[in-house]
Amino acid sequence: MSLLLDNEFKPLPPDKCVDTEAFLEAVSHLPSFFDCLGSSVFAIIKADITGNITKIKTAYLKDPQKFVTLQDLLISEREAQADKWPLVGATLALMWLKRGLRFIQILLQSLADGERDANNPNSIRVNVVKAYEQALKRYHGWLTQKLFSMALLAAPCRSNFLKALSKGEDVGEEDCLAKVRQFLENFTPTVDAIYEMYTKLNAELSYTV
Ligand code: EIS
Repeated sequence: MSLLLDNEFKPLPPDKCVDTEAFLEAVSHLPSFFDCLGSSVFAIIKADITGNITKIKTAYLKDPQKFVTLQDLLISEREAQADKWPLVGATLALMWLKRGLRFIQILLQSLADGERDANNPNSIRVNVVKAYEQALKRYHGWLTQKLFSMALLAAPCRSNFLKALSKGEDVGEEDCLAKVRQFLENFTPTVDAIYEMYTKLNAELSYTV
């Protein structure tokens, strides 16, 4: 499993604070997944996500003992750059990264739930559109929405997408979806916790790009 079981997210502790090092390790495997999707439009998305991860990692490595949790990082940036925060550093990078993670979560959940277009059962269009509308669309102006339309045209069919999730192996659809569900068990609470942290710290911005 390239996206999934090779790099499962850690269970969330009771205080819901996300461990920075474990989070960075888990998300570091995501960008390479885009290579198996083919089209060059995915290279733009890969570059964006890779940039976010590098920014968070660079901030973390300045003082790993101080920035044990993602919340430690945000609070430290808020203190250091009160005038510009949250439009700075790891706070901004994680704000965008979490939206990409939410997109992936909704897409995988929708596939795991068996949501399909009855007239086109081997298409993941309904699943991708649902994820886009809920996670990203409101932050995109018309040009970026056009980019999404291009990515949508280049999206693989359901069977190839599930195969890509299984590292190209020919595992059965049900086996793959069972692993998707297992992956979501820790992934979803982690993404939820990051969203809650942004709400709690009043760090969410709603500008469009
Ligand atoms: C942010 O980007 C930067 O990330 C951030 C900082 O520079 C900030 C400044 O305002 O901008 O402009 C980017 C935005 N990022 C803002 C847009 C990039 C291209 C988006 C194209 C549309 C994406 C649609 C996805 C369609 C996928 C179809 C999939 C079919 C299978 C398993 C698939 C997973 C796909 C995951 C997609 C995640 C997309 C994430 C886009 C995030 C976004 O909108 S900073 O940089 O602070 O680090 O310097």
